[in-house]
Amino acid sequence: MLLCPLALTLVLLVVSGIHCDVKEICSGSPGIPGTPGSHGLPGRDGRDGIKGDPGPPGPMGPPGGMPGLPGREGPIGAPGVAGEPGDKGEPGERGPPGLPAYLDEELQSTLQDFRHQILQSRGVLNLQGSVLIVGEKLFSTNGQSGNFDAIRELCGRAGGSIAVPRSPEENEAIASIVKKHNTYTYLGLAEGPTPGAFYLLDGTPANYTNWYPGEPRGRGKETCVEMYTDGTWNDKNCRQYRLAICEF
Ligand code: MAN
Ligand code: CA
Repeated sequence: MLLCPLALTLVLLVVSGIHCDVKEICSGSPGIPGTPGSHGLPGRDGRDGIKGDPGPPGPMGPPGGMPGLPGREGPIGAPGVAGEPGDKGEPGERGPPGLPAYLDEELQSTLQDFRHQILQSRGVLNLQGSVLIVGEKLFSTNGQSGNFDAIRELCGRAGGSIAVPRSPEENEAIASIVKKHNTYTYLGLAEGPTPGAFYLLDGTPANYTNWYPGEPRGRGKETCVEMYTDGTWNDKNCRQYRLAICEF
């Protein structure tokens, strides 16, 4: 490379900041490039990049770690089926005494209502001719016949007992039913161990009697008592069919 002195001077002048008007420039061919300089110092760290996506979950760890803390309480479950009923408790203490019956207005009113209804029912049955009322007693028949035991059973099932007169009035009431049906009836009497002695079915002696003249003459062989259509009595075997008349 060739550099003329003037040009060199000019270069020097320009480099040193001195201006001059010298315009003479000469040029040669470029020289070969110099060897590369040594590496500079490392630059400063750049700014942080944006945060990356979370990575995939890691593999399950080996068993045997410490148990975790208990979780929170779960929701309340559905109610179970009802249990068996418990044992019956002891009876409670006795309450205070109530009013005497005669001061209990509700009870008295109920009783009066019952009396009224019973009297009404009796009146209707009486008018229909299906019952006869004598004092506290009520006699009735359904027109059926049977032997002594069958009549006793029929009357018992109806809530009564086989009719037995205790007075002339009661005897007349039963006799009127016998007449109406034109059928003898058995009475509620039975002969005791002594022939000719008759008793009510509860075992009490029959104080009132109305034997047909000459009766009883069965001498222990006729242990039942029948009533004729005129209302008189005859001792008789118990196997005949007689009108069933009951008392209540
Ligand atoms: C039949 C039966 C007797 C009754 C006599 C009366 O033999 O009915 O019970 O005493 O007649 O003559
Ligand atoms: Ca007789």
